[in-house]
Amino acid sequence: QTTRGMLYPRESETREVRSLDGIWNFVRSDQKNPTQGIRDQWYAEDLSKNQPIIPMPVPASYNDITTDDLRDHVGTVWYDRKFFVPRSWAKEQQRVWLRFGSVHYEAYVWVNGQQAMKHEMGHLPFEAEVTHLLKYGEENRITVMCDNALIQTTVPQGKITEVPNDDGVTIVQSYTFDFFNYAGIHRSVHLYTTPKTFIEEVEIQTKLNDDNSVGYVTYSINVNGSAANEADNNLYARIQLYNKQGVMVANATSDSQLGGTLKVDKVKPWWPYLMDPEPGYLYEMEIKLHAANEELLDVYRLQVGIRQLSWNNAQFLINGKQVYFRGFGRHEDSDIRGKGLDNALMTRDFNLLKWIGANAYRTSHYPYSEESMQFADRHGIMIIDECPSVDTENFSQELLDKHKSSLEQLVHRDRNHASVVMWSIANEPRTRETNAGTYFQFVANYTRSLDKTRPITAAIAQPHTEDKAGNSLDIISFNRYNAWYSNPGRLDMVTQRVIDEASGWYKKYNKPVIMAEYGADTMDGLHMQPAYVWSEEFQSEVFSRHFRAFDVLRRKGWFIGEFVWNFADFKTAQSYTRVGGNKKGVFTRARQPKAAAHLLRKRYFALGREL
Ligand code: GCB
Repeated sequence: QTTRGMLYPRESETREVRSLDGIWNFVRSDQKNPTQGIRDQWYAEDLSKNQPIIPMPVPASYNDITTDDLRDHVGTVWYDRKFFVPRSWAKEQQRVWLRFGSVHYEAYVWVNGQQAMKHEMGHLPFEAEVTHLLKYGEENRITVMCDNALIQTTVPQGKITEVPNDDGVTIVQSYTFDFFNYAGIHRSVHLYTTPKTFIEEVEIQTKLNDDNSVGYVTYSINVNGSAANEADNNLYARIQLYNKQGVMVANATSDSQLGGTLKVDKVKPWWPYLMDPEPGYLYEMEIKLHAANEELLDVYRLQVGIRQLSWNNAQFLINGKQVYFRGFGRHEDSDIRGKGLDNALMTRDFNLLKWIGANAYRTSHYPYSEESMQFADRHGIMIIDECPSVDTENFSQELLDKHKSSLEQLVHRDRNHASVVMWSIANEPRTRETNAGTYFQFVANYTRSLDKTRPITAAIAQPHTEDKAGNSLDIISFNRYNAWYSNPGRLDMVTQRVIDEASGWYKKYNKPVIMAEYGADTMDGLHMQPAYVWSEEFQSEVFSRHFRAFDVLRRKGWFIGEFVWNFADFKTAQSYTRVGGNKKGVFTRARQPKAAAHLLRKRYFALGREL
């Protein structure tokens, strides 16, 4: 089963978009009785009819909103709300869609008591047509059941166990990955309209000529709907490309398959931050779908960055120029709202990325919001786009199918973003396990079959000597915590070890190498001289020792990037190694700099100017 449709909801001459964000009603089911809501058909009437309601913001994780033990709830929770659909939407020639930016982990959705859709996997959008389920000019109800349980065949994996406690027994969710399993309706909920015959998919690929003076945008459009199904109806599309000043720079009429190529003379290519005075240059592509009789059926607009990627066994290039990545591993995480989309936070984060001179980040360890991908396009920030597979182990066919599905959904969602320059198919998979080799060969080849224009990586922490996945990758990323998990406190055991390990990976696979994670937990405000673990001095020293290694490695020609772990402090499951969460942030969870941020800023700007 493959994903269809799901273009980001945008208003146009032919489309309306309404937000269903706001305060919803919320109840949780009894942990020991997670299917009770389904059995008792809680979706058939208002949740408030039978039980006390908790007001719950959407979008947000539900975990940190209340003051009771909701944080650690395992299993299903329910949301509902009412909304009106305008009478004017009851048109013969129109469809209405309901779209979720993401719900973690599994979601069932009903509209007016009728099942509308079901989706498994957090961090990815899903939608369904609800035209026939709605009452026009009247009040409607939407109900969502969300299940946060992670087991051995979910992506990511987890374990559920029954454990005795002071009240008898309780259900415990455990997982090995190092971030809190926040859950709920994490991103915006939209209702939107399309015409009956509508633009369902747009796929673009861009290229440049040798001296970057001419750009090419190849597009293919999929249309769905009654007119599209009539064989003798020759639909066509008019495509116009506008620059930032609103001047049309290219236009074309599609071929009968609704595809074609736009040629853009004197093109302004998309460049990463600091590689051009105007990084992240975007054109607007306007697509007008027409019937054979010239009637205008649908209009959709897309932001397009024109750039070309290439790579070989030592380098990664954009528009023919070598790129050195200076970035971060990150999380979508903040106080109170957890993983909920927050425009203020997102905007602050991009301002900090530019302040510190970064040109890239990895969406560790799951797909980030579509809104943030659009921001990255516009700011010239390169994205290593990671699917939600973390600490992958116990390889099974069922897991493989879901893992492939996560990549299929991710590539489908993000393939048109100029900022996306690489796919990451896993974080710290157990690549020395038997079967890891074939498993990752399947995953990598499948990803390549979906997109040949971007290289594939995975962030690996197992020793290169035992790794079985690197053969299937285009670029090797490795994570290592010298002076932290390895030889804690030993600042004298960083530089040479980083050089040796990076060189080991290169020698084994003969592919470009990135250090995708390094760092040290740091309590902001803790100062100790000489440097001691957890102090701000220690984090700065750990960074400096890595910089020495990176400078040696960069001269070798195949070392192409450094990513600090982490951009900001973030919440994790409770453990004695975590003080209020993981504190390896260069910024605090409130997005203020620690001392090491200033050091990193000097380096990132120096690197950015040099190149
Ligand atoms: C890792 C993981 C990351 C953790 C980090 C740490 O290797 O990839 O998710 O947060 O180490 O700080 O332990």
